[in-house]
Amino acid sequence: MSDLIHYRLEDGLALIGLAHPPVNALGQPLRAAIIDACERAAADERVEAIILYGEHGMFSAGADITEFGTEASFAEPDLPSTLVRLTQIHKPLVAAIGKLALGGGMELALACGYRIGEPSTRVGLSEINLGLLPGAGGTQRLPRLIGAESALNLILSGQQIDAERARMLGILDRIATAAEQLLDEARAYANELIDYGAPARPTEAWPEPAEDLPGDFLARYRTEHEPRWKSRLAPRLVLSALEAACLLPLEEGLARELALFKQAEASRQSKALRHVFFAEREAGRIPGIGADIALRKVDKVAVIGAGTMGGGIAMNFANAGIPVALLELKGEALDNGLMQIRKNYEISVKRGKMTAEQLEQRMDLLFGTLDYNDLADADLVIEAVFEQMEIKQQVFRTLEKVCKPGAILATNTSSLDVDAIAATVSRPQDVIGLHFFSPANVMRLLEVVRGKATAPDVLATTMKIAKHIGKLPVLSGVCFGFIGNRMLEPYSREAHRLVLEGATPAQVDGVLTGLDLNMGIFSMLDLAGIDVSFLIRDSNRAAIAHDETYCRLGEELYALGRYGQKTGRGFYLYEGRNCKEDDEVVVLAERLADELEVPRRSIDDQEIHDRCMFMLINEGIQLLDEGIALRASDIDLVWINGYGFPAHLGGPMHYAEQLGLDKVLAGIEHYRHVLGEYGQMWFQPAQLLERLVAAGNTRIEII
Ligand code: 3H9
Repeated sequence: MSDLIHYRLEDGLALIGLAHPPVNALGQPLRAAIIDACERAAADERVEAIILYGEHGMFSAGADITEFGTEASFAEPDLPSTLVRLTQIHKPLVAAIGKLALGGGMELALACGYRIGEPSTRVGLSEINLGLLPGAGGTQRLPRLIGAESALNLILSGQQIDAERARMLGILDRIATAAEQLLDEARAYANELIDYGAPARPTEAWPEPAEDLPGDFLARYRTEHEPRWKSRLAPRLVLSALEAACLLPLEEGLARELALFKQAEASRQSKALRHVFFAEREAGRIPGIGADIALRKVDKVAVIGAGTMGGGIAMNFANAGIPVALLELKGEALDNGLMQIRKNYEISVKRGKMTAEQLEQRMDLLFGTLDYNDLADADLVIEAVFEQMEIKQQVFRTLEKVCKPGAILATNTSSLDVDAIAATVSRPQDVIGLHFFSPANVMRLLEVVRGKATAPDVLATTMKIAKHIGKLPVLSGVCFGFIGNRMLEPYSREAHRLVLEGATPAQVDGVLTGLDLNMGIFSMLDLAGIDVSFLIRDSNRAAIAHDETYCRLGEELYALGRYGQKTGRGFYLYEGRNCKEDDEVVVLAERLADELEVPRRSIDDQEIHDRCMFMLINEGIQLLDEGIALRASDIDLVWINGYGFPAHLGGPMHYAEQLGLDKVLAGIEHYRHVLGEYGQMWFQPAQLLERLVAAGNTRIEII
């Protein structure tokens, strides 16, 4: 018997424990071991029922994602046929689901006739997050267990549901009293089944999964939800699979599901999303910082500045049960900040996401103060004051005086030099940048900025605490704008320039949203505030002074007080939430083009795509070469989670690999030549890109 399975016989029961840590991924060796063990139990006359469980607590996180796109994915015994064979066993099979059953792990449980969980069990068909659909019976067996509509919602959401909800839906038959009791209660359940002479599988709860639904349910569902899916393939394939579940006998439905799954697996979108899955795991690994490094304790946090950003940052810690001191200079600003936090929580209560009691618990963890001396016992202090070097340096000088030795001193700057801030204190090793994205209580991305003096344990501690508060921390070195905002500059510059040359903001945005970005650049600038981008650019004047066309349109709008959504006018006109094009912006662009002697012409969508994307990509590659980003996949995470780049394109670096690095380079060189002086100035290929193409590399990595 394989090492991957623990098999034992106990009083008529075969206990089969999956022992393939950390998550019992159902790769070929484990699949083979499961089917061997189950069929051995089926053939053993002494066995009356079989229990499948996770030896180390967790049941299974599904198919082995590393196998996808390789031959191992369907190496025999493949998962779909393994599960069909399990359903053919003529003895009751009980899945004892500890902790998690996800994707193929849940499908494994669905192939068992009976399922018992424990209070912390969570189940879900999470394949959609990988651009896949359940491919081992999930789209066929689940609708027959809980009905087509509930199954569809669960599969399309990709979310995990808790044990109680799973029982209500009919996915779990029972919930053990505690995780430690799971196996004992599974045994008792199996013995009851034997005593009652229960069949190997109960009859289907929903023999006609779409029974109670209108005939056009799936068509209407598609019409209603399709706009949200944009160009994503997987949700559409899920619908086709559900249609099969409603119309075809099980065996034919399974065959259809498998064909659809293989189509999804082979798609670029799934490849991109699998890349993102592993990128997220990789981002936490920092060369030279081992798991054994001693971390600093972070039991108390302080946030300086109770504005939108500071308040949002404080909420993250309160949500994780960590007390936070929130400091402001004036009582009114502090009261407003605390009131805004309460309002945010009240919205969550209204939406049923937390109870009124939890709201009070979180507010109790927030302690407002006007006195810096109250920060003396904080283990981590994060300043979120106005984005100006002198102001931030002043705050750090004060922190130097009041904070205890060993406290981590973090700045939430989005573009300023963390080393220059660190230089104001005598303990620069304790200083780090924590660039939260707005709204800070919602956005998952956190750029963790390592200064040249930042101590390894400070870095390791902040990465850990970031994960603890539910963030996705990505490491950046110090440079203007770090990874995200530095890449935003050339991308935004190019968009501005295209409008000078004859495109409209709506045309540029249309190309970008056509690529499935959440927002076009001009809508984004209007939302974030044209004043904000002006101020950020202003702090970097020297680097862009040689181009007098540089974002001139944005500068003029700033001068006109058109700050974007907040003033009702920016690149667009706003009436409430509605936005429309503004002819005045076109007139302004024409006037500026005239003044700056930029020839105007009609610009096609491909040119907009190539110029915006290639400049974004080029800057990312440059950042990698400079060592600001550790790896290309970190850059992808920043742009997916901070700037609405579609995950199913894998992020800008993965997208560049898909486009072909040689094509990106050729495109940059093309515009270098056709755009005259401007092209010569800005379309300079990153040297790393040139080296990669010369070496025939198709992946972005340091060479
Ligand atoms: C599927 O099932 C398709 C079928 O329908 C049909 C097939 C025909 N495979 O995330 P963590 C690794 S699609 C391989 O850091 P956590 C992970 O890379 C699959 N490896 O821990 C990491 O490795 P490393 C549907 C996997 O506690 C280590 O395990 N299933 C898999 O934060 C620890 O993971 C899913 O989409 C896997 N399936 O979160 C579930 N899962 O240490 C995907 C994990 O080398 N998994 N690893 O970096 C998850 O959502 C999370 O990993 C989980 C644990 C919640 C389970």
